[in-house]
Amino acid sequence: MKKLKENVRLRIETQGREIARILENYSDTEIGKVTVKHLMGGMRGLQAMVCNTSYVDPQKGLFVGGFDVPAFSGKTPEEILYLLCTGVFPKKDALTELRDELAKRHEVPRHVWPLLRNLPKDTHPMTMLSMGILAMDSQSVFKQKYSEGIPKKEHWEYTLEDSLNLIAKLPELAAGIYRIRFFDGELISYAPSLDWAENLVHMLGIETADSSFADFMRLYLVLHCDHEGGNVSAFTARVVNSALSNIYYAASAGLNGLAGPLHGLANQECLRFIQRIHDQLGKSPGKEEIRSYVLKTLDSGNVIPGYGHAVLRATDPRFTAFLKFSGKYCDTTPYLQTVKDLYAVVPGLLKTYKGGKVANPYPNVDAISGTLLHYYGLEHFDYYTVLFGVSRILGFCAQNTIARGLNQPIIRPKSVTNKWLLDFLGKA
Ligand code: CMX
Repeated sequence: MKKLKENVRLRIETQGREIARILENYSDTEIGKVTVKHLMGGMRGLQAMVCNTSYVDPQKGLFVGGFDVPAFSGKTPEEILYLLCTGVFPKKDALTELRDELAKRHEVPRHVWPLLRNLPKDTHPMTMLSMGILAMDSQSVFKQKYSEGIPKKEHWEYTLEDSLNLIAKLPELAAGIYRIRFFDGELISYAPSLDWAENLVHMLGIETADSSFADFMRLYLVLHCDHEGGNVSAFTARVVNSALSNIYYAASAGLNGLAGPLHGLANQECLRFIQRIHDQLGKSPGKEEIRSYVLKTLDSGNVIPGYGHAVLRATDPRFTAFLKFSGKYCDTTPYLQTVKDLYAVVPGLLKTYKGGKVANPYPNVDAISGTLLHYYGLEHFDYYTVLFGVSRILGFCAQNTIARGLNQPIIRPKSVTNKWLLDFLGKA
């Protein structure tokens, strides 16, 4: 991984110089204000951290290394990992080197399997993924080197080492979880001739007639890779890693946030929502019937899964990329048709719902991803967020390797009490 490491080093040095210049000249410059609403409202909209792996523009969506979704969605996950870590796409030899490194490190340590097999049969696959990763912390090179007293400036090298070890093992781990949780537990062997995404598809062992499944998996793993720094999972991973907890601890913690229905679990919730529509209205409901169903859902106080976002204010380009893929490769199934009908109906309803309170009435990536997984024969909804997690770990690893390279300090905002606030506001 010489080339990857050299380019990560370059990026850290460049960013380090930028940060030094910014701090030297603007340390005390105000870039916004903190309101009481920020304190009480989950800090949404508060610009309070820096993340250079990716950026979410409210209108244009996700940018990775300056490339928007249409520009990077045709790449492979390995190329995206390289881009996240270095800010540039790999040349051919660097890509080959990275692929070889991942292949060399693919094997999940043996002690992980009995741990996962001994869990209760109804354990959620996200719990299994999080536990499987946590159990690999015993192999952390960073942890070992830290206990030997390596200097701070070397922290990133061993975070990168751990990151590659972890990422390389994800196809085997995630596929193994699928086989243990939903089949007879028999694992399928890794195939050295296949790439990272193809191996995941291969080891899942799903009988699918459609050869575009591996192309879809590549797209899926690319589109979910990162979504800047403040979302629940990335932020959690970052906070945990800022205490110099190794990447296994950080990734496992981030995944526990991703497992929430307002975050990564929304993709399974979306398909469940569509299934409930079909159960109640039949397999090809009309738009008017869908409209009434959505209104009923809102009136009962529930959210419409797959719609809305804390940062985006337009249709998520990742949703659009999946829609485009489905138009090219997938027959229109009843589920896919309902995804399109919901897209035609829901934004209009959410725009006026609660007097226009919903900040973003448009679909996010989760509004379609589960439906496509189902199309390719992945019928176990509970598994969907595992694939989201496999991809998002690319972002966790890149963000935290860079953070260690920049020697970013422990994250520790100050909280206040109601009494402090009331005193400050002069209302005590
Ligand atoms: N359906 C119904 N109501 C919605 C809504 C939706 N899809 N999206 C937002 N609202 C409501 C909120 O619940 C909130 O109502 P209250 O003030 O009564 O609590 C109000 O609109 C304002 O919320 P907001 O500022 O627009 O959105 P937030 O930043 O608070 O929340 C999100 C963002 C994603 C949690 C929210 O839109 C939501 O719950 N969406 C459905 C779940 C979903 O798709 N999550 C996946 C997001 C992508 C990801 O992180 O993976």
